[in-house]
Amino acid sequence: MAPPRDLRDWIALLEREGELVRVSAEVDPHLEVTEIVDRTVKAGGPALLFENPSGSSHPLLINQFGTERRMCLAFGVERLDDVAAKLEDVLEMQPPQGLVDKVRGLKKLKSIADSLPQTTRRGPAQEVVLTGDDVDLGALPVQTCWPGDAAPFITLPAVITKDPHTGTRNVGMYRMQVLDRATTAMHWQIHKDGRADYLATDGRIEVAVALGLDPVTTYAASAPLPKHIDELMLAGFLRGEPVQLVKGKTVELDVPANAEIVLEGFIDKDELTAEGPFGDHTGFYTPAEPFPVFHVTAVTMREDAIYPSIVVGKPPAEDAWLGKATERIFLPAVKMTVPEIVDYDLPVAGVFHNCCIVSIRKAFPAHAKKVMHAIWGLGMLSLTKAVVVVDEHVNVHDYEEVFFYVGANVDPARDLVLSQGPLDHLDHAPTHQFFGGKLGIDATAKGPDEGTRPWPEEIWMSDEVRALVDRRWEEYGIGIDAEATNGAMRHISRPLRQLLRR
Ligand SMILES: Cc1cc2nc3c(=O)[nH]c(=O)nc-3n(C[C@H](O)[C@H](O)[C@H](O)COP(=O)(O)O)c2cc1C
Ligand SMILES: [Mn+2]
Repeated sequence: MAPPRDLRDWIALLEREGELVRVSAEVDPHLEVTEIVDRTVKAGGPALLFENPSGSSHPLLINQFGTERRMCLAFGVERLDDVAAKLEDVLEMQPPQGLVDKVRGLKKLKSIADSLPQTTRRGPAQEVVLTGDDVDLGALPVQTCWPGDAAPFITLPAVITKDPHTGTRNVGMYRMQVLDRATTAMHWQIHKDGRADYLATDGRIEVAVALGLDPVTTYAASAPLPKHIDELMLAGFLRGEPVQLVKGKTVELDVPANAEIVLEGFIDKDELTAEGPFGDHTGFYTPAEPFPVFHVTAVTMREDAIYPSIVVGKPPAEDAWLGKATERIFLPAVKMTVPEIVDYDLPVAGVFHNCCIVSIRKAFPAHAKKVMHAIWGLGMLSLTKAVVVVDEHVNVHDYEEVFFYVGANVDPARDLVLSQGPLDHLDHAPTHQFFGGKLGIDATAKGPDEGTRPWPEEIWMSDEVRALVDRRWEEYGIGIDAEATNGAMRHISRPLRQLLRR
């Protein structure tokens, strides 16, 4: 199935799938939308199209990414791991052997070539062009998300810049505090590519902000790609169709032709403003800090543009699934660098950077410690505060199973690593902003080669007896569904685990 062409196509798909509710009641983007959405997200509810946000003639779309099912619908897959498989296929390309291999190789190369964005002459994103005094951000239903927020914030933008030296495009998602009719702050955090582009300019950097894209391109703006890789290429690759671009009206930047709304403008290097406070995905308000000021020179949009938004806050919030998509999609890239990694999990409650659970094929003493340091040296994963390493048979997505091995296999005097390194811009816990402590927990089984006593054998029932009991289960008449019983810990079903917890 072709992925959604644009936001409208996506809304139509969500509606067909029973995944979207239109709210016709007038609702205030000032706090009220947040409370509605927060309840809806935490209940696993639908995407919401607020048709009558107070004070604006533009509908507001929110919670488009709020469940695993919708995230999969966006990518046109059954499971998010299927997206990763597509990337893995290309990453693991070997020199072709024989004709069949060569043809297959060419197809893969073509899928990469087809990922490059294309420029067209016209796009619906420019049906309406407002410049000069006609620019008014107040016309958009921009949300004030939380009571302590400094102002309304644009929360789901794709911010486009070019590296002033190399000309490479970068697209990132950075919140934008509305300052007045034609200016916002730009929340380029210290570790981000957008900020690096800005720091590389001598004077002024042009910026374009796309709002309301097809879901894969919106996702791509949040993806932690290495700086020299254009996020729009990832979007094209994942969609299987290139992103279409048109020339900006007042900037030398190309903008997505299918956007609902585009803000064009510039940022002067030396102009900073107090940005924040803002209730962020950490679950806390981030305090006011100086950030650059974005001057809007043009607003272009569709005739009846839909404004997209997202609320972050205490997890789980809608961004949890953007994060999970990144976790799954980037697994092949992580394994390319650290091949002994079997799987990893960033718990939603760990707000992406606080915790990473990783399973490894352990091959030598202190291997778990090697992997901790690898994580602390790998792209945005380097900001991870705590890394928990388990053996390959442990299901990293089953937190109770992980906890079992952390409890059972760890001697804190031997298996904890306290290190230091860069921390997330928004982490309020470290004494200094941007850097502090790292905790590694080696929960793998140890052996005498790591200086321990002989490690005991783990309890597992024999395969024969398990098969026997599987066969005879109904005969015992215990009345529990056979599926829900399977002895070994990693096969414990969710209902049974809930039972154990009581
Ligand atoms: C909803 C949402 C809001 C975000 N807000 C910000 C933000 O305000 N500032 C920031 O630096 N990163 C923010 N991020 C994370 C960046 O989008 C992410 O790190 C991305 O990879 C940055 O792109 P870059 O590496 O090309 O700079 C946000 C992510 C999401 C999903
Ligand atoms: Mn980037």
